[in-house]
Amino acid sequence: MGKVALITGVTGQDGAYLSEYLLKLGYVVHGVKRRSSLFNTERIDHLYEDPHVENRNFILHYGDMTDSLNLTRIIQEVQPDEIYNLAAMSHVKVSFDTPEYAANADGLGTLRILEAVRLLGLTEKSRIYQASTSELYGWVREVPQTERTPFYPRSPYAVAKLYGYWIVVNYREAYGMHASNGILFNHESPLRGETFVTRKITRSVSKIVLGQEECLYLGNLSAQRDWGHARDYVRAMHAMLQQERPDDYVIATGVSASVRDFVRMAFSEVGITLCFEGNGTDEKALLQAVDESLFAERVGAEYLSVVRDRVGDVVVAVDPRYFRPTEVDALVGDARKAREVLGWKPEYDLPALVREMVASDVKLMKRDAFLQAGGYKTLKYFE
Ligand code: NAP
Ligand code: F7E
Repeated sequence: MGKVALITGVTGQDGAYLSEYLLKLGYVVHGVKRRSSLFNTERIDHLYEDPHVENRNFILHYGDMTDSLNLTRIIQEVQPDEIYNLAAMSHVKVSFDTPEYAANADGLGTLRILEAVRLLGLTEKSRIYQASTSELYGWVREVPQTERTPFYPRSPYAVAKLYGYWIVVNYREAYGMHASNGILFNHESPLRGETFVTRKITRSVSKIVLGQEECLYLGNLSAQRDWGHARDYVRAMHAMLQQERPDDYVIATGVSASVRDFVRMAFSEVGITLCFEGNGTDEKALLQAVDESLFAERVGAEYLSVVRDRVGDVVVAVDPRYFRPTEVDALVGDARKAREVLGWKPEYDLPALVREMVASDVKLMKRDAFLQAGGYKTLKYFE
């Protein structure tokens, strides 16, 4: 019998990659998904198994991080060997609009999982992974950030996650639970939510080059992040729960780049060079030049006229509505401990990540345009 894992946040970016990874390792994977008025399982539809299939390996349960009774019942039913607590209101900017909800789902939600395991007498059986975050470092106290760097959270999201982090440490020390924090730095992928900055950029680049959008509006272009690939990071989550002793680990690439750098790289993936001008809210990027053979290869020669017409135009501008009341200016992690103890190292670097995201979004946006033009009958062409 394979091990049984329970993943909260199974419909999210990391939930999808982790499910795939654990299924390949022979796990039976149970996921908690919340009810929504529209389907919210797009990222895991390829893993879905009909409830009528016998001996399913991938099973979904309705649930919510704000509902203790529900979480306790699911854990009782599933009797998991490993719990990956990935569910969260994970958008930093939105957490300023919904601070109480963020505290409830991200902070108290973590407590609910720990307490359910304890009350059900599963402390020996169920190992717990908590999705902690580099946002804990906020206004950074040292560079690069390690497991020993003090925290200084700068958003309701990060403050809620701070509670999550410490309640995991406390339950580990108080009750001997195998509970570990992964302090993960930003990780992205083609499955990243559309309102996080990297995906917002790769989607817009794709739409601009296909003639579907004029300009990409962003907030703080100077913010710096240590961006890795989610596919690499879920391997680290699993590795933490295979250790004899629970512990906390930084997971990061060790390389930081600005939002402006990411924008430049994403456009250059399709052969476009930008020229940045101005400062602060007046900063803009103009489309300076097109490498037509690269563009034809990556996007398609039939769209060359779209970008030829845009040379000299503003394609990126700043919109202060995307600024945060308190910002995290720069993050870069030191994952030495994960490398030494878990044997973890990332396979993707930033250029490879950007390449995969842009290629995926160009394909998606072309497909959307094709469908809107009534091309559904020959959809297979895109699959
Ligand atoms: P994500 O794509 O936003 O996914 C979040 C998941 O949580 C979704 O499945 C979402 O459901 C679910 N969820 C939200 N509120 C819930 C609630 N009240 N009850 C039940 N489920 C709820 O996030 P991600 O990028 O995969 O990140 C996974 C976890 O790692 C999160 O806890 C995040 O805060 C943390 N983290 C992320 C990063 C990163 O760079 N990605 C870095 C460090 C830590 P719906 O699909 O229905 O919305
Ligand atoms: O912002 C700046 C923004 O929203 C990155 C979550 O997964 O990683 C994520 O949080 C930076 C910030 O991610 C826009 O101000 C500029 O400095 O992609 P983001 P995040 O806030 O770093 C951490 C590790 C988590 O734990 C979180 O769950 O980009 N930025 N212009 C922008 N950001 C957004 N979203 N949109 C803009 O237009």
